[in-house]
Amino acid sequence: MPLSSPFRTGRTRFAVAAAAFFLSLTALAGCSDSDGGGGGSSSSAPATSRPPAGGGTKVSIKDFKFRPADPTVAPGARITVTNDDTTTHTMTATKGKAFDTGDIAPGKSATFTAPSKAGAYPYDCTIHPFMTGTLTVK
Ligand SMILES: [Cu+2]
Repeated sequence: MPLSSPFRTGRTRFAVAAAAFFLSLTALAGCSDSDGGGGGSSSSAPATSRPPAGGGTKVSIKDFKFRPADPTVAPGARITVTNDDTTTHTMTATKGKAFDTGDIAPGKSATFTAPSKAGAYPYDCTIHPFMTGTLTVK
Protein backbone atom coordinates (compact mmCIF):
# COMPACT_ATOMS: atom_id res chain seq x y z
CA MET A 1 0.00 0.00 0.00
CA PRO A 2 2.07 2.90 -1.29
CA LEU A 3 1.44 6.18 0.41
CA SER A 4 2.88 8.96 -1.71
CA SER A 5 4.24 12.00 0.04
CA PRO A 6 2.05 14.50 -1.87
CA PHE A 7 -0.99 12.65 -0.58
CA ARG A 8 0.23 12.80 3.00
CA THR A 9 1.02 16.48 2.68
CA GLY A 10 -2.50 17.11 1.45
CA ARG A 11 -4.03 15.29 4.36
CA THR A 12 -1.91 17.21 6.83
CA ARG A 13 -2.89 20.54 5.35
CA PHE A 14 -6.53 19.59 5.46
CA ALA A 15 -6.26 18.61 9.09
CA VAL A 16 -4.64 21.93 9.96
CA ALA A 17 -7.34 23.84 8.11
CA ALA A 18 -10.06 21.83 9.84
CA ALA A 19 -8.52 22.49 13.22
CA ALA A 20 -8.28 26.22 12.51
CA PHE A 21 -11.91 26.26 11.42
CA PHE A 22 -12.99 24.45 14.54
CA LEU A 23 -11.02 26.88 16.70
CA SER A 24 -12.67 29.85 15.03
CA LEU A 25 -16.08 28.32 15.70
CA THR A 26 -15.15 27.83 19.33
CA ALA A 27 -14.00 31.44 19.60
CA LEU A 28 -17.27 32.66 18.13
CA ALA A 29 -19.32 30.52 20.47
CA GLY A 30 -17.40 31.92 23.39
CA CYS A 31 -18.61 35.40 22.54
CA SER A 32 -22.31 34.68 22.74
CA ASP A 33 -24.40 34.96 25.84
CA SER A 34 -25.11 31.78 27.70
CA ASP A 35 -28.56 32.20 29.12
CA GLY A 36 -28.52 29.07 31.17
CA GLY A 37 -30.79 30.57 33.77
CA GLY A 38 -29.27 28.41 36.45
CA GLY A 39 -27.62 31.33 38.15
CA GLY A 40 -24.07 31.32 39.34
CA SER A 41 -21.44 31.91 36.73
CA SER A 42 -18.42 29.71 36.28
CA SER A 43 -15.52 30.38 38.56
CA SER A 44 -13.03 29.97 35.76
CA ALA A 45 -13.97 33.15 33.91
CA PRO A 46 -10.96 34.69 32.25
CA ALA A 47 -9.71 37.98 33.58
CA THR A 48 -11.21 40.69 31.44
CA SER A 49 -9.46 43.93 30.75
CA ARG A 50 -10.98 46.83 32.58
CA PRO A 51 -12.09 49.79 30.50
CA PRO A 52 -9.88 52.86 30.85
CA ALA A 53 -10.76 55.29 33.58
CA GLY A 54 -12.98 58.06 32.38
CA GLY A 55 -13.85 56.13 29.26
CA GLY A 56 -17.38 55.69 30.47
CA THR A 57 -18.79 52.32 31.40
CA LYS A 58 -22.11 51.33 29.93
CA VAL A 59 -24.63 48.98 31.43
CA SER A 60 -27.83 48.11 29.67
CA ILE A 61 -30.94 46.53 31.08
CA LYS A 62 -32.92 44.15 28.92
CA ASP A 63 -35.25 41.26 29.65
CA PHE A 64 -34.93 41.97 33.38
CA LYS A 65 -31.16 41.53 33.31
CA PHE A 66 -28.25 43.87 33.75
CA ARG A 67 -25.66 43.55 30.98
CA PRO A 68 -23.00 43.18 32.06
CA ALA A 69 -24.26 42.23 35.49
CA ASP A 70 -20.80 42.35 37.06
CA PRO A 71 -18.95 45.33 35.62
CA THR A 72 -15.52 46.31 36.91
CA VAL A 73 -14.70 50.00 36.90
CA ALA A 74 -12.12 52.42 38.21
CA PRO A 75 -12.88 54.44 41.35
CA GLY A 76 -15.12 57.38 40.54
CA ALA A 77 -15.85 56.17 37.01
CA ARG A 78 -18.94 57.45 35.27
CA ILE A 79 -21.40 54.68 34.55
CA THR A 80 -24.28 55.11 32.15
CA VAL A 81 -27.20 52.76 32.59
CA THR A 82 -29.59 52.41 29.67
CA ASN A 83 -32.97 50.81 30.08
CA ASP A 84 -33.69 48.83 26.92
CA ASP A 85 -36.59 47.08 28.55
CA THR A 86 -40.29 47.83 28.48
CA THR A 87 -40.68 48.56 32.15
CA THR A 88 -39.03 50.90 34.65
CA HIS A 89 -35.89 49.70 36.44
CA THR A 90 -33.27 51.03 38.83
CA MET A 91 -29.66 50.12 39.54
CA THR A 92 -29.28 50.56 43.26
CA ALA A 93 -26.53 49.49 45.65
CA THR A 94 -28.02 47.12 48.19
CA LYS A 95 -26.00 48.42 51.09
CA GLY A 96 -24.91 51.88 52.11
CA LYS A 97 -26.63 53.59 49.18
CA ALA A 98 -23.25 53.65 47.48
CA PHE A 99 -25.08 54.52 44.28
CA ASP A 100 -28.61 54.71 42.99
CA THR A 101 -29.84 55.62 39.55
CA GLY A 102 -33.40 56.14 40.72
CA ASP A 103 -36.19 55.11 38.37
CA ILE A 104 -35.12 54.73 34.75
CA ALA A 105 -38.10 54.75 32.42
CA PRO A 106 -38.09 52.44 29.38
CA GLY A 107 -35.86 53.80 26.66
CA LYS A 108 -34.17 56.24 29.03
CA SER A 109 -30.74 56.22 30.61
CA ALA A 110 -29.19 57.46 33.82
CA THR A 111 -25.62 58.16 34.83
CA PHE A 112 -24.02 57.73 38.22
CA THR A 113 -20.54 57.93 39.65
CA ALA A 114 -18.91 54.76 40.92
CA PRO A 115 -17.75 54.77 44.55
CA SER A 116 -14.24 56.09 45.11
CA LYS A 117 -13.42 53.26 47.48
CA ALA A 118 -12.33 49.94 46.01
CA GLY A 119 -14.55 46.99 46.75
CA ALA A 120 -17.43 44.88 45.56
CA TYR A 121 -20.80 46.59 45.58
CA PRO A 122 -23.80 44.30 45.18
CA TYR A 123 -26.79 46.01 43.64
CA ASP A 124 -30.29 45.24 42.52
CA CYS A 125 -33.33 46.81 40.98
CA THR A 126 -35.48 48.14 43.80
CA ILE A 127 -38.60 47.42 41.75
CA HIS A 128 -37.54 43.88 40.84
CA PRO A 129 -35.27 42.60 43.64
CA PHE A 130 -34.51 39.42 41.70
CA MET A 131 -32.49 41.53 39.29
CA THR A 132 -29.07 41.54 40.86
CA GLY A 133 -25.44 42.10 40.04
CA THR A 134 -22.20 43.30 41.55
CA LEU A 135 -20.24 46.39 40.66
CA THR A 136 -16.54 45.96 41.36
CA VAL A 137 -14.39 49.02 41.93
CA LYS A 138 -10.64 48.59 41.76
CU1 LIG B 1 -36.45 46.37 37.52
